[in-house]
Amino acid sequence: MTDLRLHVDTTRISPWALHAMVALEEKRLPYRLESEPLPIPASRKADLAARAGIGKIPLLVHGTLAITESSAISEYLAERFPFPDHPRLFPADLADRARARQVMSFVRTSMLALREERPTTSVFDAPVSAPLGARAQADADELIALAEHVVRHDGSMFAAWCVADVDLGLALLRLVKNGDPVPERLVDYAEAQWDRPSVRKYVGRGRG
Ligand SMILES: N[C@@H](CCC(=O)N[C@@H](CS)C(=O)NCC(=O)O)C(=O)O
Repeated sequence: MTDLRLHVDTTRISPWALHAMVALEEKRLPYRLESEPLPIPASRKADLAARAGIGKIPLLVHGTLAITESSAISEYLAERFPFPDHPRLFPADLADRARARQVMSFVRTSMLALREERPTTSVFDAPVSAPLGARAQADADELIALAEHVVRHDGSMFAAWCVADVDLGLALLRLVKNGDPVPERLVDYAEAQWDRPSVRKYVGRGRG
């Protein structure tokens, strides 16, 4: 048994908890899952912050290390449990790895209006019907332009799957699941990410 522990949300609507859990699953590491309600109650938040510096999920505990921030978690797992003993989370090629990080950074720091109008609850559970406002539409256009640029015509971003695929797939699903127009090949790409067993494991739990 490993001493890895991942704190996620009980509701399974966090794209960042999804990213961290997929990273553990794809590395095929045994770990224990702890569930926190959202919003995290103040006293619990203070407790988590005392351990990890930030009182949010996902939170990974490994021995004496306790860290939050989904991309820090996947980068840590990639370096701590490297290929070839464990499957890769990031591309082997340096330029591809830079591209993967570009995508990961984009989905975390951009698309703010789109994320507000197409929250993950609308992807996971309850689609919304209101049309996108101007700012959210501009975000959607930027997201689609990026995806058109990085998703190749064989339907993948790189020669092998990487953890940034989950982030880009979920970002596109904010549009797909709500009936907003997305080019067909990007719909196929996003749905393929959604069907990945590591993703189903996060999505399936907490939804019967
Ligand atoms: N940048 C962080 C975002 C983490 C985050 O915002 N977590 C939210 C859930 S999606 C959270 O823990 N909220 C609890 C709260 O603030 O009470 C990451 O990539 O992990």
